[in-house]
Amino acid sequence: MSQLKQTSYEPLTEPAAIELALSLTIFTENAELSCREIGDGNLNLVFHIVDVKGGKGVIIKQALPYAKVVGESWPLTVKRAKIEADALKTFGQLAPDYVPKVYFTDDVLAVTVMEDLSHLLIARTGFINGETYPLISKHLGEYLAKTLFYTSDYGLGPAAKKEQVQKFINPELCKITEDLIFTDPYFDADTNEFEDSLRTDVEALWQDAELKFHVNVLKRSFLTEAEVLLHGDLHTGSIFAGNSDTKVIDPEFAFYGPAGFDIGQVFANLLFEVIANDSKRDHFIRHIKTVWSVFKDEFSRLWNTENKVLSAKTDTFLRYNLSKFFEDSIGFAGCELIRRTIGLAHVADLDSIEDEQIRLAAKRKTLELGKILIKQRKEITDVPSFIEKVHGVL
Ligand code: SR1
Ligand code: MG
Repeated sequence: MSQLKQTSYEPLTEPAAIELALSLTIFTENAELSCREIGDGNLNLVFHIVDVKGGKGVIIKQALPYAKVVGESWPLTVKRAKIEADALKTFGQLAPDYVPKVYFTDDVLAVTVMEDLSHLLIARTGFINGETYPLISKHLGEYLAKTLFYTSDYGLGPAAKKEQVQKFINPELCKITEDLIFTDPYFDADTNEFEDSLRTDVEALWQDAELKFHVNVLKRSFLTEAEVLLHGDLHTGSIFAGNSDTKVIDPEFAFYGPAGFDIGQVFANLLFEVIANDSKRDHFIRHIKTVWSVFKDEFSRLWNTENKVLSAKTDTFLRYNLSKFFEDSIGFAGCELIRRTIGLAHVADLDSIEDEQIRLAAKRKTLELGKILIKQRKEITDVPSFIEKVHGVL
């Protein structure tokens, strides 16, 4: 692979992306490349480059110096591209089956050139189109167990873990999460977006002191508990899926935080389908159960076989950790349900429901379930009690 490095940043155009791809030794000399900008996320440009004569393609992802979802009025440094590239490499070593291969990165141009996953679909889009992805929950359970165990004090050893904590300090992107998940949805912030018909429900939430207390407790956990290297934005738009493959992309929000945050985001984003989609409800509830049971079994196996802190390697302490992760994940899932309903970045699972009354009813359920999960997380100690709470709002 060519080691061409850029000296200054500029956003790529489609021809410039082709030129970059050609400068790397990924394609043969006589390749005829075509390129399309396909980024539909909130922050970045994404170019899909293929050789029209057949053969392989690549993805070039480039960070923009502002949040695309809002525009240039919300500046962001492109440093996040390095965090993302480093996180993809780390997670790729720990869970290679579930992470795209990285071919080239450039910190100045803020690009990552990676494996073409165009044979797969963004899981959220697939789910909305009726796909069920039978293996996605098993894969995500394994991905979570491996990435969260091997980056913890117990998987790495405390000294090596501290180096990783330092490497993945990510204040700018953490601030987005602190604001958009833990702060803005709980007062009349400009960033919030919701239908006028939901205003009474939203104002009730703003007045709910008990709820806001619990959200502050969860926010403190996010701010202070450097347990594991998190993906940090593990919703179903950050997952490519097919019937036999699952690939987790976009870890630009990666940082050391509480393990339950990633697990909770996975739970919440499956819950959007449970709530939005009556006919596939049982299937998505099974997915939630599988994520946790596979995570628990694999994390426990790694705890017992790979643990670097021998004094911690007891069944009681393992059970303590799993209970903590579960409780945290329930609370964080509640926060994700609420912020994706009334905050800045919504989810298509809810917003694409055409019938207004059905859409509003679904959103009232996500708000209600969110509140229950946040406030009652200490009583929700296992999957059956979690699922019982879900059924309670359906
Ligand atoms: C300004 S970024 C808005 C949201 O998009 C990202 O994917 C994260 O979920 C963030 O909260
Ligand atoms: Mg993203």
